Amino acid sequence: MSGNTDKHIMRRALKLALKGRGHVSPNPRVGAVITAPDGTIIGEGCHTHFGGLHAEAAALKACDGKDTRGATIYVNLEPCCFQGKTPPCTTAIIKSGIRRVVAAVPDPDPRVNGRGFAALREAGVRVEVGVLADEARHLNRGYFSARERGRAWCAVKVALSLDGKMAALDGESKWITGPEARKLTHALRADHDAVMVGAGTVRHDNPQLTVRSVRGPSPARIILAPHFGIPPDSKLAESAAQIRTILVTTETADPPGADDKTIELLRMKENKFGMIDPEELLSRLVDFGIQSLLIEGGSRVLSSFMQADLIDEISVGYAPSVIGQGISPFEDFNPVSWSGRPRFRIARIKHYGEDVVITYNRVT
Ligand code: AOF
Ligand code: ZN
Repeated sequence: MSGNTDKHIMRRALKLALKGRGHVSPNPRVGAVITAPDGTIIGEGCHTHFGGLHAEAAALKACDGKDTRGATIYVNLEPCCFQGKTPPCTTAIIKSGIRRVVAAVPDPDPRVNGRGFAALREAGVRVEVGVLADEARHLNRGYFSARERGRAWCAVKVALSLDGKMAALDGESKWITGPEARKLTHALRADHDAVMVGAGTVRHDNPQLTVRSVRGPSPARIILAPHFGIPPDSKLAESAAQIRTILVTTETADPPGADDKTIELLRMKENKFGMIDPEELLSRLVDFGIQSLLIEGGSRVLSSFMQADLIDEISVGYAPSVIGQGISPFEDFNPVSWSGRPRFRIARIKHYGEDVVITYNRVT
């Protein structure tokens, strides 16, 4: 089968995998498509919820009695080869008579990590790896980050005026970008395990940090406000019983919200500047089942994550207005040197109404 067709079908597997968004974490988003020797699709499926059937098993089930001998399975992650909450997918694939496995990327889970491919090859199944690998890694960026780096993937979203300001000096920022770009914010939230803001944003904006203008699950909300906490009359506190809300504070602080039973506490050591260490926070979040984080502000939080060089991806919405004297997103950031200033590469540019949203990836 041609490379183009392989890509085309893998794209379908990736699309199916995305259905697990918000429901499968900390497990990966996985989709699978099975084609007959003549290329027609005879079954497809995805991992729909944590602990549920793996995508490969779901796709085999969807074949529903159709002949799978000689078939090909397309899957965006290496099939597993261990008995977990469900039986090994490699065994099911081999038993079904599938002759070819097209996978996007190896699975960094130490229980798999190449062993899935090896088991398939040993049984005489043809295995091809690497189709749409970049897209597949991006789809599961949280999963890979947690497994490979032991920390959550860190994305940032900011709305800026054309002169690069995220708020006026008095903190006013509603609204810089228009409704279409704000819709993207909601889509971004739904694509991450958690969104985070700092104390200033809670105070000025009283945000809800939920997903409203698109369909999708609301992520957990993290408040990095070690001393300011979550005021009981804030929208965050009022909805904490319905939406997972985590207050990051120090080992000794007693901020508002710390005794609220509906708010989870993540207590961390203060570093030598009396601050919470951003890198340690990203590692601790993995223990809380949070593998991807979207930071929405404000400038102190953004600057501290930039200073620690932890930002993997930034989505900037540029609005055609001028704020002049105001707050820049990274105004407390000091580059170590001019030549060492952090550099990003454009991943996507999109127009939303009057605004332009540019997504940048960290150049490593
Ligand atoms: C999934 N869904 O479609 C595939 C996975 O918690 P368990 O027992 O379901 O096992 C999770 C591991 O299974 C995961 O880390 C990955 O290595 C492998 N593949 N997981 O949740 C799937 N194909
Ligand atoms: Zn599996």
